[in-house]
Amino acid sequence: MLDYCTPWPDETAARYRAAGYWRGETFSALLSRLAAEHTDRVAVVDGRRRWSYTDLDARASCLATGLRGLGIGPRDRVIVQLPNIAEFLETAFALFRLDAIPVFALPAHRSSEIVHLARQSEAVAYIVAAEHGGFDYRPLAGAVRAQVPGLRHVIVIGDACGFTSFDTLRDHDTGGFPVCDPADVALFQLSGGTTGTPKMIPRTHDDYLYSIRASAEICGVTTSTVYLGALPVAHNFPMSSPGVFGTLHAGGRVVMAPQPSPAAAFPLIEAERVTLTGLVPPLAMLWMDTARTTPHDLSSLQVLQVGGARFSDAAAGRVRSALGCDLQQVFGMAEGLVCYTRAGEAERYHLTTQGRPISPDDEIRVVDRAGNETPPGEPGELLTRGPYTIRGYYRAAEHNTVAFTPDGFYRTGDIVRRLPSGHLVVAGREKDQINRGGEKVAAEEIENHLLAHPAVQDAAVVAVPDRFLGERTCAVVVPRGVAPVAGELREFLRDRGLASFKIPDRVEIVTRFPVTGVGKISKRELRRALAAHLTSTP
Ligand code: OOB
Repeated sequence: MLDYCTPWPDETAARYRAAGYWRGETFSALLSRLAAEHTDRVAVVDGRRRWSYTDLDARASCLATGLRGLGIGPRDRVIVQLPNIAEFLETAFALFRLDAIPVFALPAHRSSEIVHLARQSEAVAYIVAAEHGGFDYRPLAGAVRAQVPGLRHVIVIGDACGFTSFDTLRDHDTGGFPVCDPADVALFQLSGGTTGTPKMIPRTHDDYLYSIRASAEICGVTTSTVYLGALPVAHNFPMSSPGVFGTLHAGGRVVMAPQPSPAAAFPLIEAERVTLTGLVPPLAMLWMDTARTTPHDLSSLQVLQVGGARFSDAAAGRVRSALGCDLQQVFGMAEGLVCYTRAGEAERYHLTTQGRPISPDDEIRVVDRAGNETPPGEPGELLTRGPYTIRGYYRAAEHNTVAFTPDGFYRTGDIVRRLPSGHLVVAGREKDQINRGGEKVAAEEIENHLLAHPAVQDAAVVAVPDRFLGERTCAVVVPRGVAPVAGELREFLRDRGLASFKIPDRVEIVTRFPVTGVGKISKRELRRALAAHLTSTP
């Protein structure tokens, strides 16, 4: 396995192979197989462009040849920061074909995140679209390259402005691609994070393809499925649960939406007769509200998946009447474990639980603070281990000793209750993270940036409840001398190149923090005090 990754123990790996979970197929071989099976069937739709399985396969090989011409080869890491466009899939499969490893960044990431990723992964190339959603990625790429000398190539889709043009890379397919090891790392996903810097999640061909194949089966994906990529497909949920890869795996059709807004998505649902899509709760609520008055025909939609953050039972109860489709709750994590409610289960499971794990070999433990299993049905921290849950983050030996138990369980930091049926109900969170409508913000990362401001003595970032997003971020600051104003702090964070979803929604100035018995900042007390303060101020 790639250096700085934690493999599964040999006996465990042998068991997963014997059980048929790990089948020894690679992403590159999968695409070849799909192209042979589905030939002219449409694989991906992006605006007026419609690529068949044969097209996608041929394009991946041509692009792989061009990338190889730049010197990109086996085990090289390449940062891919692309919106939902057809080239996303072309790029991913071209890299798989070269046995290079895509590092999937989100379109919202900015220089702080990308520089860190480029250094951490020792990436040799960075692939972006020239512009998306009103943001020009070329100055960002320039800034990243200036800070990371090892990044040899910046490849731009669209007007390249002096960088390497993606279009000129599509060479004649000269074949002769390397054979990849299916047990090795295929791609990196990013962790929502709880620490100062985002962690990289190595996913192997074997483990990721198992989660994709099983997800497609559970979600009933077939050649008739039309999946709308509404959330950024770089994220694990729309990528693999079952997402774009699960849809292709089953020979279905992927439709790329440039934005997840009703304005962008509803016309696509109507035009392409979309059957399945996945959203985070705030978007699901927005879709439900907008569907009431939309002129668009949404009747093709069979299932709306909602995940990434807790969907309230009340909102879950409105999906069928508002959108005329079934709700599937999805509780997952880029580290591995994914839970689904399933067709045919009693309605109460769909409306009040976050589903049950994909695999019979997903091991679940619900434990108290001391690490002892809680009584059945009682809340506790969810620990998990299984055939598609990583055993360690990349290059993070020290953090891994905290994030995983000695026997290899991942400590999710989520508080859950387990029902006798095996369904999990997410009841809260232990980790120091804000879940801003599905977008994860590691408190420590923002605190470290805030502490770099000369007028900040101490800082704590916590969640405050929000009707729409579920949670918003609040930065609580103890000033050094004259208190900085909120706008100035936000500007300061933006200038440091932080993704905008990480910029605190609120800033509160205090003279000191509540502390715990051992003198640490008590975030619990801080959240409580803030909630009281926020409800008493307009
Ligand atoms: C998904 O993945 P990540 O890596 O962005 O975030 C994982 C975390 C979980 O540990 C949990 O804290 C939260 O997001 N979460 C949920 C949830 N789904 C995820 N919390 C409550 N209810 C849910 N339904 O978010 C992700 C990955 C694959 C599939 C779906 C979501």
